[in-house]
Amino acid sequence: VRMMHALRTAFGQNQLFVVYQPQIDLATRRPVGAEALLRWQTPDGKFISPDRFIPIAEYSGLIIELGEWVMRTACRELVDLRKAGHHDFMMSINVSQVQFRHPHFLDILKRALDDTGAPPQNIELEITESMAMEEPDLLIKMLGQIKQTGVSIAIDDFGTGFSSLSYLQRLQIDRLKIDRAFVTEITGSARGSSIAEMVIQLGRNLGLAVIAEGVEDERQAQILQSLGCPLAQGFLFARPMTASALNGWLSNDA
Ligand code: G
Ligand code: G
Ligand code: MN
Ligand code: NA
Repeated sequence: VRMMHALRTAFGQNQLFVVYQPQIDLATRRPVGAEALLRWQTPDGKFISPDRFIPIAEYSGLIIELGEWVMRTACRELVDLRKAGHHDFMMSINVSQVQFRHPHFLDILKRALDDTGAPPQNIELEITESMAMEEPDLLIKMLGQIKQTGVSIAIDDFGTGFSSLSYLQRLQIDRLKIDRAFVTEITGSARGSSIAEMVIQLGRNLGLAVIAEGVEDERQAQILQSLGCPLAQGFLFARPMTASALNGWLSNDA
C-alpha cells in the first residue's frame, strides 16, 4: 500500500519516464525500431524496477492511466524521430493485461494515434505469452480489432509459456520475441539453442517475424543469425536510453 501511494505520487511528480532500446536487423546491423520501457527514478536517485512497480500499478488500477501515458509518450517520440528523417522506424510498446482487458482499450489506442499523428503501421504492441493464453475468445476479438487500426502485435517472452501451436495459428499476431532466457542458453550446452531454434523455425512456418531479446555478446548474435533469426535487441547493440539519447544515437549511426 505504501508503494502504491509512492507510485501515484511519483507519476504526478514526473519521476516516471520512458526509455527506448533499439532493435537491430542482424544482417545489416542497422536499427529498425525501438522498445519503449518505463523507468522510475526516485528523488534520491534510486531506480525502482518495472518488475516491482508494474504489478502494483496493475493491482491499483493506475496502470490504465500510466499505460496510456507511456503509449502517448512513445507515439510522440516516434513522430519526432520521423521528423528527423527516420521514416521506417518501428516503436514497440508493452501492454499489460489489465490495460488490454479495459473496455476502452481500443479507444485509448486510437486516441493516442490520432492525437499524436503516429502512423499505426509503425506501432507494435507487445503482449506476454502468458496473457495470450488467457481468455482466448476475448483475445482473438481484441487482436482482430487492433489489427484493423493498422497496429501490429508481438508476443513478448515467447517460449516461457505453453501456448499450443494450433491456438497460436488462430491469433492475428505479427512477431514473436524470443525470451532472453533462451538467448542466454544458446552459447551453453549443445542443446541450449534448441528452443531459440524452434521459435525461429516456428516464426518462419507461420510467416511471423522473430526478434531475439537480451543479446549480450557477439557469439549469441552470430549463432542467432546463422539460425535464421532476422532481428535482435540487447546490450550488445544498445542499452535502453532516453528519447534525446536515442535521437543522437540514430543520427550518429546514419
Ligand atoms: O526494462 P526492464 O527490463 O527493467 O523491464 C522489466 C519488465 O517490465 C519487462 O518485462 C518489461 O516488459 C516490463 N515493462 C517495462 N516497461 C513497461 C511498460 O511500459 N508497460 C508494461 N506493461 N510493462 C513494462
Ligand atoms: O520483458 P521485456 O522483454 O519487455 O523486458 C525487456 C527488459 O529486458 C528491459 O527492461 C531491458 O532493460 C532488459 N534488457 C534488454 N536487453 C538486455 C540484455 O541484453 N541483457 C539483460 N540482462 N537485460 C536486457
Ligand atoms: Mn517487452
Ligand atoms: Na521479454
